[in-house]
Amino acid sequence: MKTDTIEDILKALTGSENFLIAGHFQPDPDCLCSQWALAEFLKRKGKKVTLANAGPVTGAAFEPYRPFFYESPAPLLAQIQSEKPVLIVTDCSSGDRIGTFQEAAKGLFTVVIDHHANGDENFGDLRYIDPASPSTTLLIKRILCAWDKSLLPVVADDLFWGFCADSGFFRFLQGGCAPWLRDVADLTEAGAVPSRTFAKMMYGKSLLSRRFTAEMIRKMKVFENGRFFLAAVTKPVERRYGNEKDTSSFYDAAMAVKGCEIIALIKYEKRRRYAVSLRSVRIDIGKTALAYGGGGHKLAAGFRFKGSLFSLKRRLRRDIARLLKEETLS
Ligand SMILES: [Mn+2]
Repeated sequence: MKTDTIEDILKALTGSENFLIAGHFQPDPDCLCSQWALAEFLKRKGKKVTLANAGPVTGAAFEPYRPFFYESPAPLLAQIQSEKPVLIVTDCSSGDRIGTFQEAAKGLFTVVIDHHANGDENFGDLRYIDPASPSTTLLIKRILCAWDKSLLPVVADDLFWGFCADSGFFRFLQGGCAPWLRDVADLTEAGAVPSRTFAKMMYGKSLLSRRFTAEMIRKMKVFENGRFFLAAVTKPVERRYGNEKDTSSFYDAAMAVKGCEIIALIKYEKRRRYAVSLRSVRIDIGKTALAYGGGGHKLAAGFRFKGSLFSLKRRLRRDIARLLKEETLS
């Protein structure tokens, strides 16, 4: 995989005065924290920064950040045309992942910073990609520290938050992660407080969001001798819970069940349109998501599906059964 160096990225950052920072649509904390921390840092260096994310920016913890993100390109078009900012794309590495901003940002010099493996190699003038990194925020941390070692506590705090979110508060980390944990140590030295971050991420949730987890656990179907769990957020469930669908709590609760290997969560989007999230304890489901035109990581990936819920479930059951069988034989 082709990747440019931190020095290349730094040259672009120090040599430009105006930036548009975009992340992927349906952003997660790693994406938003990458965008936010980078913006804070660049602003303190006297740069002009505009934040863009096609959204939706959800979650109570992100409420204070939301007003600072443009969720539609329309109000930015004139500015982009006249100022030609450098586009920085975080936590994704193909143009379609920035949604409605892709068209608006065409032609801008583009810097991509990401830790996903399955991006579009032709997207971006500079690409800093490292799939070994537990989060995009740790890549941002390395870039920023190469520029200026003294990170502000607020910047360190956000970079740490992104890491905690993508690493499931350390529990998804594999052996060999020591170099990244040294970066994490730097962040705590600069002011990040793990207990505070954990409280921000895990507490203060609504009762409705707990009931969502309970309902999904109760309704999920179990296949392949208890190795594959399949749950669906149907249209009525979507209506009832809306933004209170805490899917990560559902994955945690399901994954804790003895024997569970793979979880698929189907989410209703509109008529005959579904988003599917896959989670795995150890088997590579990134390839499965890729085969459906999606992407992600080895243990967490997703894709979109057009068609009936019935045929989606049937195909998924067939494909996951095959994957589990291959795993058993190998
Ligand atoms: Mn990420």
